[in-house]
Amino acid sequence: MTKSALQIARAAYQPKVPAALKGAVKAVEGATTQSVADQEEIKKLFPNTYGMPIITFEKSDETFSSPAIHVGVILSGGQAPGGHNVISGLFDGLKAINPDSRLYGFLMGPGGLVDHKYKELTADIIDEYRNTGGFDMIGSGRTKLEETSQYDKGLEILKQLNISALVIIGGDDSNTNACVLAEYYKANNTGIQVIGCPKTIDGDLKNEQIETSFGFDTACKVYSEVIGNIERDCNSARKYWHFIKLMGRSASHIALECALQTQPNVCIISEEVEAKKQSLDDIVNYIAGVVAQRAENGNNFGTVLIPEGLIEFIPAMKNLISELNDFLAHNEEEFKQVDRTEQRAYIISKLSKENADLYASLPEGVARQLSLDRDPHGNVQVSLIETEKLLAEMVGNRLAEWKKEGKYNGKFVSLVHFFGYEGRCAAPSNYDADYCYSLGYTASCLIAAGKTGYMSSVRNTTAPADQWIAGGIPVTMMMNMEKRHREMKPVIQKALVKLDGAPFKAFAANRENWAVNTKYVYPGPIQYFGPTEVCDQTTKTLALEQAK
Ligand code: FBP
Repeated sequence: MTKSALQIARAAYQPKVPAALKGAVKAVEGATTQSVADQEEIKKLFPNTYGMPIITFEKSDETFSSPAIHVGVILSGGQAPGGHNVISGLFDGLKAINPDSRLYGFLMGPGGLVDHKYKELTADIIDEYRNTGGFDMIGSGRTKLEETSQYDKGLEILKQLNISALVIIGGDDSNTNACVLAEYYKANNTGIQVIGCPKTIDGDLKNEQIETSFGFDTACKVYSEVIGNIERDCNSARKYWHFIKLMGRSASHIALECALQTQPNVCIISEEVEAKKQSLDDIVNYIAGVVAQRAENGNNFGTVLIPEGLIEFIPAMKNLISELNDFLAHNEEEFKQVDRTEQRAYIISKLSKENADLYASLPEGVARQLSLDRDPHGNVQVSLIETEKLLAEMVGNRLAEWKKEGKYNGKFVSLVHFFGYEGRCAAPSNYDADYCYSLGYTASCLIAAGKTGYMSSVRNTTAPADQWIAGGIPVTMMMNMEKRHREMKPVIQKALVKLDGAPFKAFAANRENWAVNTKYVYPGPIQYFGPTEVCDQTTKTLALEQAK
């Protein structure tokens, strides 16, 4: 495989790790823990893994010898920069415990465990992938491990390979499932430990104990570089409004972080839209208002950031989508018979007055997406809705109305972008390379300490890596009961943007200034070689959240 010069140089990078992980460790147990809510129900569902203590690893003076361990690893869900470093940290940790330890990667996600598709990860393979982006070492997938038949199928291959521990690298759902699996394997005395690692560029797997999910840092830096470049183009040509949608299925952490890094003219935060019960019209008016205000100063250009999940946070759109899902699920055949040109009118005639009006106000393309693109469960695929186009078009229409009314006299030409996949497999920043390697190494320590039902945790990451704190958090501690597919289920709470949190407050305090005055910041590309203040900075979100 031909490698770029950067890839070759980067392969030699030695991730920085917490001081405690530089030799033998001892596991120090804290007090017993409780789940964040619904303690009685969670305790009942997880009798074997509930209430375990938080673990912290400290340096040990004792030399430590342990029998060889066989471990399996799975990458679950969307790609996130640093996944390969979790695996290399895990590999190095296992080899430090005993050089005869072996690591097996299950292929293409959790499905690999169930279908018995795996490969042994040898030193040669690991060395090929150190500090690289992507998940291609073993691939990833979205099969959910939810059924006991899957757990039993998995157990067969684990026993066959003499594997005694499984590491699942995934988001909130995958770590929830990892905990259910840990409970099941423990309840059935299988001797298999299960450890989770917090992954997702979306940044929504974080809480009191988990500071951030890996990949968020790199992905936001990649998007911010490109947004900065667009802002500079925009400020140079002074003739376009750029509408940029940013990935993040539900929460707006990515949009918020990119706004803090690049200071655009507008950034919409879905959680605020929901809290203020804003309508699509309110959002359109707000953006059009900024465009008009800038036009008065002769600035017919600007940058607007839009979070991917916005549509579902607009209460009225949520109602419309829900009525459409129900209606189309029950009338699919009849709908299919309607001529394509008549479909819009047909849907309008069938919806409640409120939803029909909203549907009628949507641009043709978006209305079509809402009625056609459905996932296997019959739901609208929200991520396919081109919110950036929707808003650009609706803002254009609003400005045209205002022009007729003599309220606006500028020029509005819009361009649209969607940044998502561009950042998910980027080479990890130093932060993600170090954080991920440490998470993987910590997972090996949790395994050696005989733990199960824990998530690998590395904290204090705004300090130099030497001072990072490695340990394990019982997954049940992060759980509460939530409704999923009409049933109450134990799940890890998804972290949305907190409107009383420091990152949002910092944004809200500055956004009016950024809207009218051009205050763009150009972060430039991620740097891997150079001064630490350039190469090792964390996200603004983390810095603001951790500022004491
Ligand atoms: P994970 O939560 O599994 O890490 O995935 C996040 C994400 O990248 C979202 O930001 C995005 O909405 C989604 O995956 C896209 O999914 P897919 O990879 O299936 O296209």
